[in-house]
This record gives sequence, C-alpha cells and structure tokens, in this order.
Amino acid sequence: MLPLRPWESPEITSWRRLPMHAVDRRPGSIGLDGTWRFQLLPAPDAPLADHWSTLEVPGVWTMQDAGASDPPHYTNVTMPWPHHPPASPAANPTGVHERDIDIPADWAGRRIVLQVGAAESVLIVEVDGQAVGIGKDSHLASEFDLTGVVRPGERSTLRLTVVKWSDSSHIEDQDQWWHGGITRSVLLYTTDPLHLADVAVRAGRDGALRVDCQVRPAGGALPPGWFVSGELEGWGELAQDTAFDAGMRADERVSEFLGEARLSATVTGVRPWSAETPHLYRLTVRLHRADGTVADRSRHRIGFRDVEIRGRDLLVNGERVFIRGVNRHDFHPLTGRTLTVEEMRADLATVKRFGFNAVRTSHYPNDPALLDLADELGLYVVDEADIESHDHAHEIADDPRYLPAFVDRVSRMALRDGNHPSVVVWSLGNESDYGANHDAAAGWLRRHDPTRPLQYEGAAKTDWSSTRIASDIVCPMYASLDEIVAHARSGTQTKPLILCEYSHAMGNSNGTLADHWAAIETTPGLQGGFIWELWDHGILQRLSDGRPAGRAGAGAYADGVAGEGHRWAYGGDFGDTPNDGAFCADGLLFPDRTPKPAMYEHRELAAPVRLSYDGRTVTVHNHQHFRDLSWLTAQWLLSCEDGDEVTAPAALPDLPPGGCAELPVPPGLTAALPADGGETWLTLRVTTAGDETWATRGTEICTPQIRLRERETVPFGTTPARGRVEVDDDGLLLHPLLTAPPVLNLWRAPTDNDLLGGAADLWRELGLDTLVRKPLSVSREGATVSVRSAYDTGAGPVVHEQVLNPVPDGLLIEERVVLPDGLSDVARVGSVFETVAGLDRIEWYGHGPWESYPDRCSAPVGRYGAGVDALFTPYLRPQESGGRHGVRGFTLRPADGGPGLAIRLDSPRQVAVGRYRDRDLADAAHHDELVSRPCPVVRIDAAHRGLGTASCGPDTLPPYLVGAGTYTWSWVLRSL
Ligand code: IPT
Repeated sequence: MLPLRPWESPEITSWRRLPMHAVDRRPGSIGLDGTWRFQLLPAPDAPLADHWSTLEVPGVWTMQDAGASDPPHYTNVTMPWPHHPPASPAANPTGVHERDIDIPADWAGRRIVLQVGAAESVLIVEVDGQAVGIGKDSHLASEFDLTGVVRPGERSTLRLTVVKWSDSSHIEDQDQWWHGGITRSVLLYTTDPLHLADVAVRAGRDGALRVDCQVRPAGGALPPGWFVSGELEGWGELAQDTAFDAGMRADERVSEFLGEARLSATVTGVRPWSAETPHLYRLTVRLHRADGTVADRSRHRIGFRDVEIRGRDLLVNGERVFIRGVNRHDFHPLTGRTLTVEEMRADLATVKRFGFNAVRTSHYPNDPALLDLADELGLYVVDEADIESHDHAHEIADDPRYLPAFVDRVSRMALRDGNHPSVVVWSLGNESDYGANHDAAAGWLRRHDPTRPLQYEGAAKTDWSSTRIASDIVCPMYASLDEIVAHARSGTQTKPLILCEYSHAMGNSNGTLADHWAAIETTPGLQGGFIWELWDHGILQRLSDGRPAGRAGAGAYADGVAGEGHRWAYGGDFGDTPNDGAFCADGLLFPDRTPKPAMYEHRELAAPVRLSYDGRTVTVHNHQHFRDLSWLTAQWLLSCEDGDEVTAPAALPDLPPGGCAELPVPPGLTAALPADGGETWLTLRVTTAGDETWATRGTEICTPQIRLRERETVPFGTTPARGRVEVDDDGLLLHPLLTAPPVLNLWRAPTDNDLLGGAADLWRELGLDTLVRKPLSVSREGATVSVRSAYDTGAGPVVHEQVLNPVPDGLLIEERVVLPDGLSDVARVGSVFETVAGLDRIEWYGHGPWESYPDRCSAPVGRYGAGVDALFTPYLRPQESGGRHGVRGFTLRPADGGPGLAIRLDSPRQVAVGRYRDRDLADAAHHDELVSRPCPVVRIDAAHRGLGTASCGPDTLPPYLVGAGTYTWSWVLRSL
C-alpha cells in the first residue's frame, strides 16, 4: 500500500496519471473486462485476506454477490455519513481487483498504457506489487504508462484497488445510488514511443476545418523529417498549416498552443451537422516517421457545425433551435451504472423517437460511447463535469484544497469530448453553490475552447440578469412558468434561458408540460429545457434474499413491472440509512426502459408536424429547424363519437423547415361522416417514411389532431321510460352489474407530487381519504328515486345528491355535490363503484390510447380499447394511475365480448378503471404488495386535480385545481 492516504487529500487529484486526450485507443487494444479476483476490505488500510472471491469487471461490487456486505445506498442531498469535507469515514469499503495480464512479445520497444474507464471514487494501480499511479474523478478514464513496469512476452499481476469513500465523495454527491467499483471497461493499448497524444478538431458549418495534433514526447516541434497528415473521407488530404509551422519555428506560440502540428482545409459543399441532420465525416490523422511510414493513427467522426450565443438566443448553425432535452444518468437496473453500447443506442433511439433533441449528461461525463451515439443519432449535448458538492456546497466552492479538483474535472471532460459535434454546451457541474473554484474552471475552459458556451446553474441562481462569468446561459431548475415568462418579458434578459431541469418525472407526473411548451414556443427568450430525468433508478431486487438481482435478473421483468419474486428497489430497500426513499424513481422511463405515458405527452408536444384549422382549411406546419418533410409519411384518421373510424392516405407537401401549407382533406373522407355522428376529430398519423438511424420505417412520430365538428349537447333523461330503480334502505343503488354502488369520491391514492407537495397531508387532515357515507333521505316519486347523503369532512359536511331515473337506454344517474369553502383543493369530485367480475375489457371514446390527466392530455381523442389491466401504469411506488381524460363514454365487457355494461357521460370526464381501490394503492410501497381485485373499480370524475410536478418544483396551475363550489355530473348506465 502507498505511504500517502490519497483518499483524504483533495489536493491529490491523481498521481502519475497521463493527461486526458481525445484519441480513441479502443481499436487494437487488449480488453481486460471479465472475471477478476476480488476482495472487499473494510477499509483501505486493512490487510488482505488469503481468500479471494470473484467479480465481473466492469461492474460495481455493490450489485454483485462478492459485495454483499456493502449493498447499494440511495441518498439525494444528504451525505451518507456525517464527516465534513475532506474527511471520510474509517469504515470505508475498499475493493481489491486483481488479474493476470499477458503482454504480447511484439509490444517490445513500444509504449504500453493501461486505461481504466471509470472507478469510484479513488483508484490505486499496482503492477506486481509496484505502485503505478492514482486516479480520482469517478466518471472519466484514468490512463497510466506501464512501459518499463510490465515486460513484453511475460505475465504480470495487475491490481486495481478502489476506495469507495474519499474527499472526492464530497464532490460526487449526486442524487443517485452510491456504489463502489469499476464501472467502465479496462484495457491495455500500445503505441509507438513517439505518438499522437491528442487531436483537437474544430469544424464550422462553412467547411472550415482545423486539426491540432499533439505529439509526445516531442516538446514543441516534431523530430526532423517526421510529419502529420490528415485525410477527410470523400474530400482528400488536409494541408499542413504553414503559418502555424512558421509560428512554431519562430517560437511565437503565445496562445492557442494546441500541438506540434496543425492541419487545415476549407471543405466545400459540406453538409452541416445538427440534431436533425447528423451528417458525420470520417477523419483520419496519421503521424509519419521520416521515411513516411505510419507511426500512429487516430480516427474520428466529425461534424461541421457552429454554436453561438447571439443576444439571448442560443444558435446552432445560425438557427434559434428549441432545446427539447432530458437529463440522463449512466443507470442500469441490473448493473447499477454499467451499460453496453447496444443498450445506450437503444436508449438514445427511444429518446429520439419521443421527440427529444437534447441530453444533459447529469451530473458527470457519461460513458464515452454515449457521445459517439449522440453524434450519430443527432442529439445536442450539455456535457457536465463530475462536480456536485450538494451537502457541503458552501464549504467547498471556495475551498482552495478543492481548486485542483474543479479545474481537473472540467478540463479533463473538455479534453476528452471536445471533438464531438453533439456537445454544444459545457456545464461546470451541478448544485455546488458558486465560488472561486468555479471561476477558475470557467477561465480554463474559455481559453481552451472558445467555440462553445458554458453554463452553470449555480452562477446565475438568484439573479438571472447577473453578469457573472461562469454561465453564458440562464439555466435554472424547476422555476415556475410565471417566473421564466416574466424574465423573458422583463427587458433585463441578457442570456438565453434554458432550464437545466424542469418537469420532475417522479411517479404520475409531468403535469403542465403543454403549458410550458405553449409558453416556450411563443415567448422570445425562452428556448426550452431538460426534463428531470430519463430513468426511474429502481434496482431489480430479489425478494428471496433482498439482494440486487444483478445480470442474472435479465428478463425478470416486462412492461415496466418487476416479475415474480422481484421488485424495483428504491432508497431504504437494502436497509440503507439515511435514505431518500422513492425520490430516485423520477424518470420518464421505467427501470427496464419501458416509456411512461409522459413520454407520449412529450412526443406530441415536440411534434415536427402540426395542424391548424380555421373552420374551412386545414394547414400543415413543419416545426423543424433544418429538415423538410420528405422523411415522413402520413395517414388521415377520421373519428366521430357515433360512427366507425375511417382512414385515408395523406400527401404531405414539400415544406421547408418552418414552412406551412394547406393540406387538402380528401373529399371521400368527410363524405363518409354520418350527418348525426356527433363530435368529430381529424387526426394525422405521422410515421417515418423510411428507416432512420433511431427508428424503423413506419414508426409513429406524432398524431396532430383538429376538431372538425363540436359535440351537440343532448340532454339526458327527457323521455321517462318504464322500469324500476332498485335501491336499498340507505339509498344505495342495487344493480345486477354492480358489486359496489356509486358513492362520492373526493380522494385519490396520493401521487408522489401529492405527497411531497403537501396536498396529501391536507386531504388526510380533512379526512377525505376516509369518507364515511351517512344516508340522509331516500324518496321515490313515480319512477324517480332521489337520494341524499352526507359525508363529514374537516371542513364541514358535504351533501351529495343522486337522482336515479330509468330512461329508454338504461339508468340515468344525475349527481350534485356542494363543496364548502374549506375544501379548496381536493383530488377529485366524482363517483366510484365496482362492477361484477369478468368485465376485463374496456372500450372508450376520449383521449388515448395512453394515460392522460387534465394537465397532461395531449393524447388524441378517438375510439380506443384495452384490457383493464393494461390501463394501469405501474409507477414504482403505487399511486393514482390509469386515468383517461375527456372520456365521453365507455363499455366494459368480458375479454371474449360477452354481455357487459355501457356508460354514457354528459360531458367529457376523467375516468379511471382499474384493479385496485384507492386505499389499496395508497397503502402499498411496492407492487408485489398489491392484490388485484377481480371486480373492476370504476371512477367517473366531474373534476380531477391536475398532476403538476410538486415533488420537486411547481404544482399544477390554478385552472387544474379542484376547489369549493357546486359540481354536477350525470351518466347513463346500460346493460349490454
Ligand atoms: C435537483 C438535482 O440537480 C437533481 O440531481 C435531482 O436531485 C433533482 O433535483 C430532483 O430529483 S436539486 C433539487 C434540490 C432541486
């Protein structure tokens, strides 16, 4: 073991680590991934035992059986131990990873380098017992020169000791699971002693290309006769920049010293890179010996594009692009943090398919493959440095002991990622207050890379008009809509406003996303934001022994649900204390990558194709910045309340980005419309015309919709019919199809937003979760039965009236309730009842097919059908789920189509049919605790509270609140 205790010294960011660079050394390398010998020590200075177990590398020990004594631990802001920076606890799990490495004999005379993709949080490297180096910075690679340490043709023992807790943990206090171990691949590579140490590319949309090459160990000039060449596929050789050479000779390199050789070209006819048009070019840089032979080679895929800020707009290739972003961690439910390239590709394809064009690598540089994929698939990236000192932010931001770490982390990120066209903005980190250490890092970055803006939320936190240097963008988190609009209209805005986090996706959430985008798209100065976040960080846990399932759990889940014998674990489920519970389950995707309904909402809001209708003409709009519509194809879909759905092909016009044109509706389509068909909607189902890199041909992109004909209000119950309404002595409806009669419902199983935003507490205090019905009166007049009942609440009694009447097509139920002033914010006002068992299939006319709520209802209106089970969305912590908004009517029948019931509603209403009572959901912490009820539970709401995002950020907007006043609703129940 080393004499120093590097885990206690923030000043030591590394020891004998090689500088970061952008040369991809994976090709031709020797991979060291696989099964390693492993020991988990209780502390870094504890002695090694005789016994070794094994561990898969890359892979954190916290997720593998060899690390059973140190399971995953989730905290958000709070550090898991009380020590102040830079101290860490004496009990400090330390993983010793060991394996043999065979060095090829033909590596003799060459330089040999070890690359460890990522290790958290301190990496100590030894070979054959000899200290080689130290690395910190858990989400970037560390490289060490093994030349002279290992012997070509011989076997050596490589030992990687990873210390879990350190001074670095205090600046890696991100809101995610704490793990320990090696999270990215380990490899060995070789180069000529004189090699390409770095290659820095700048490529503008005008075709100007500059490539700066650093050769080591050279020292400012190449040896006599050696030279560097560059070749751009499809274009040819790049020229040596002779002015640069001359400058080098004159030793005038006072600024912008980026290497020993500069190549340049002005590439004509270049096709610029953008997220919509991710054109890439292959660049090969070669280092030649004096005899012309190639000593080293570096391959790049580059994109020509410009990023700049003009006024308060962020421009890509001169265009003010909307940033439809999402925050992404490196997360996997089976491995914790390690992902394969195929998994990352599939993830980013999903992101693209749902209309996102940007990713923030919250809160550290993500796996390098992610940026290759972002270049290729087309995503703008805000690349964020691995700095989050959240719990001790104020202490650290100005602490000179942490100054080297700040500059090290920011500079290493920029050195690794600077050649990626996808990276459009650098971020100095997250939630770390603001101090001199940030300005130091910003200073380095501005000098090193003048081509990209940088952002740091903390630098402009309180004063968005501030001129502080560490942020070119105002990038607040969870600001209210009013605040951002007010800033954009204030006349004091000097920088682009792009929310670094907004619309917290915890549980059933992302309410008011449509309101946000309506404001962003119409308010100059607002340019978008990044939804928090992509994943629910649920770890697949075996119920038998409470351990993470690990890679063996592959396939033990489906459609977002953990399968038999498993559950999705969140904070506390591994006995981890302190913890922040389900706050890590706040993503748009379930842990297994199944999209939540909010993904579809986003897709519609990001639609590249939009429709408008002025009562006569339908106009189609191209909402893209760089692409025409030729990659899309479309189909009309006409649906009316009382008729069949009709389709017809649609011919999308040749429209430039930003353009619009009339889109004629085929006369045959509207001719099919029944004259008395009721409300009518015209939907354009837009799909991909061919294969995209992120979607196969025929993938649905969006479904813009216009209403062609309004609903005529047909009053219910004007014609009395024969028949008798049966009620019991208390006035409860007796109906052969119902197992529980309709009663008043003012509550919902609290969503995470309801819980963390405080609404759920209020409802409990008012007793809305435990309403008890007291019959007041039952009267009969002819065929009409009138029932009055009362429910006591903390705000006084609530009187509920039901008038029941036989009508020609069934039973009409008219309901009325008056909420007193004290009930100013309730979950819902409506009826709840249960049907006979076996009515397992629903068909409805309303928003769909996916789940929708009053403030998250961009789903198109139409006629939809599904199994009752499939309506439910398995949010990690069970809660209100499965609602459908604006339902005009529905039927429930057995899956095989036998007899059932139909319900017609007076107006479009919020409806939820499911297998659980609200109380069942509210009382369960995980899905394995829920028992599905055979009799479907049906809720029809006169009003339903919006979802908002109050678990972290603004609640829903006032129009979506449900408060005091009179509510009436009526519905007809009919047997089928
Ligand atoms: C913000 C964090 O940046 C992010 O990591 C995550 O914790 C998110 O909130 C909530 O899920 S910080 C919060 C204190 C606003």
